[in-house]
Amino acid sequence: MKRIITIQDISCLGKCSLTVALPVISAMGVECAILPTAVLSTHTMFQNFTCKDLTDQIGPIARHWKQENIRFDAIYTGYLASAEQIDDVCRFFDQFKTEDNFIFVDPVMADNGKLYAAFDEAFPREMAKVCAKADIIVPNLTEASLLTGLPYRTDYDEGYLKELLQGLASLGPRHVAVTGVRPDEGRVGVMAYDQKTGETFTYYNELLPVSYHGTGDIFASTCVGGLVNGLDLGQALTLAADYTRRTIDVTTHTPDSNWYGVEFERAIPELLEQLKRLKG
Ligand code: PXL
Repeated sequence: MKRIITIQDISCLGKCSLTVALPVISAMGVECAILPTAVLSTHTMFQNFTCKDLTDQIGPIARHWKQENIRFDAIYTGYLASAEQIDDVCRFFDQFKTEDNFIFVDPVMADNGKLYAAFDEAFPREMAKVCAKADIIVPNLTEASLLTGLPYRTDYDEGYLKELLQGLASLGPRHVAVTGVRPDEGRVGVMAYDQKTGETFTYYNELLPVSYHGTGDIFASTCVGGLVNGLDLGQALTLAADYTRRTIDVTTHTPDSNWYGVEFERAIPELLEQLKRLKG
């Protein structure tokens, strides 16, 4: 069985990070090993959340796995808890990157033009170091602007998006994919660029007039799960965009849904059907 290691936090309640990555990746038929960056009572959209930083565990866990000769088909990072653990995560990449696997970074730190509560303005520079070592990064528009130093815009044209993609590519990764792109008023999706071939890829769905927390984690987990299943990047991005949209749609049709996350569990059967179709 293929194996992904995902490095991100445990938000004990909140339907994001590891409580999304584990079920989605497992459902896609891939073993999901975890390296928790912190334990929080909830995600940081709640008031008064608790947080225990686990930076001091990264090195010892990595050392043990090295002794056990553990290998991974993909290394996938999400929410990192502090600037202090950036070097440890980069060292983990150096220890576990091989010729046969890839590094997939979701530079989780901001949305809607604003950094998340736990991060200060110096953090994006640290996250750029993690992105520099990646093969694929999947920032949203806010994260892309913070990583490149370009202004955050809600009103933009294709020229701005291309500048963002070029700026991200200059950090280092071969593949960059910006999420939450709205090419017009009615659609939302992803725009990707491969700096080796110079090709761009876009995929858009109808925009739903709501937004939920944790959908970026669903997108990233699905995308990396698709890649490890053998899909090409365009297929994996399509699968991830369609599943993310479906989880939002299902949630808006559930009368007792929670404000803090989507009902992704209900849409897992459709995800697996589409995965099967794409795998052929
Ligand atoms: O969904 C991204 C995410 C992950 N983990 C924690 C968060 C957030 C976004 O706010 O707070 C702890």
